[in-house]
Amino acid sequence: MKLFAAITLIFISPFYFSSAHEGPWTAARPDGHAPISVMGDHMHKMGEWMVSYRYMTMDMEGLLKESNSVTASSQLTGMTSMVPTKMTMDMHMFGTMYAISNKWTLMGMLNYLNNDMDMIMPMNMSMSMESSGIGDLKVAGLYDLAQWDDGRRMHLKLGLNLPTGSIDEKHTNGNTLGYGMQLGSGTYDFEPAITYLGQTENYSYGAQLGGILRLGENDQDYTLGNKFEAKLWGARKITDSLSASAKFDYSSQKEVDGEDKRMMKMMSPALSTTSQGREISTFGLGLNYYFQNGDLSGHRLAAEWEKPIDQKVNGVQLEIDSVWTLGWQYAW
Ligand SMILES: [Cu+2]
Repeated sequence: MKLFAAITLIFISPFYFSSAHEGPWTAARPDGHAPISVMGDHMHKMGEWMVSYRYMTMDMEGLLKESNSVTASSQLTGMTSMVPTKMTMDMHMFGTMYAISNKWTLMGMLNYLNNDMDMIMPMNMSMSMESSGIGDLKVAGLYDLAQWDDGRRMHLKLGLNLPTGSIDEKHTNGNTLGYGMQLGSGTYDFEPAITYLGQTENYSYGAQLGGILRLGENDQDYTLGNKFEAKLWGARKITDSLSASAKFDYSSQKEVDGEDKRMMKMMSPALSTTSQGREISTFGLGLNYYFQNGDLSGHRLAAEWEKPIDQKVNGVQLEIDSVWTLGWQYAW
C-alpha cells in the first residue's frame, strides 16, 4: 500500500519542480477532467451542458474474513448454509451537467445495475443469483469556492441520493437477496465532497474528500453504513488530446445499522448486517482522450483500471479483485 501511495506521489511530484501555468484552470485539455471513476471532479462555465455515459464493472472473488483470506467451505459451519464465492457488478451510469452560473453547476446521474453472485452450499452444491434494474438517482450542486490565476481551483459538492433503486430484490425462490445485491440504499443520503484541482503546462493533479451520510432509515428498517472517501490523482498530458493518470483511493464504509427482517441473517454472510462495508485502498491507472477538432470536437473517451492494494472487510465478505471504468463525455 505504501509503495502505491509513493508511486502516486512520484507521479504528481513534478508540480514541486515545474511552475504552474499562466491563467485560470481550464477544461480544454485531456486532463481537464479527472480519471473517469471520479465523480463531480469538474465544473462548467455558465450555460454549458454535458452528457456522459460510464460503464463500470467490478469483479469480486474469494473470501476475506477481515483482512485474511479464508476458504468458502471453512465458513459453512453452524447455521451458515450459503457462502458467496464470486460476484460481478456491472453499472451503466447516465449523467448530465448544466452550469446555471459560473458559481453553480448542477448535475444528475442515474444508474442501471446488474449484479451476479455465486454461492456454495453444503455437499458442494452451488447456486447463482441475479438482480438488475434502475439504481438510485443522484442530484448535486457544485459550488465554486475559489479560483487562482495559476491553474488551481477548489469547489464544493452538495449531493443528494434519492432512493429510486429497489431494496426488494428477490431470488427466483422468493427469498430476499442480500444487502449487496439490492439496487439502492432505500434512504435519502447526503453526499458532500470537496475537490481541489491544479494544472501546470503538462501535468495536473487533484484531491477529493467526500462522504455518504445516510439520512434516516429505509422502509425495511435498516440503514447502510456511512462512507468516507479520499482520492488523490495526478495526470500527465502526453499530447493535446491524450493524458495518462495515476490515482490513489481510500474509502471506509461502516456495517449496516438496523436489519432487514426478511433476511435470515444466520444463513449467510451476504444476509448478515455485520458483514457489510469495508475499508479499502486502491491504485488506479487511466487514460483520457479529448477530441479537440473535427466532427467529434468536444467529445471525450476515458478508461481506468483500479486494483485494490489493501482491504479489510467487516465480518466475512468477497474480496474486490479489480474495477474497470469506461466513459464517454460530451460538452457543448
Ligand atoms: Cu461535466
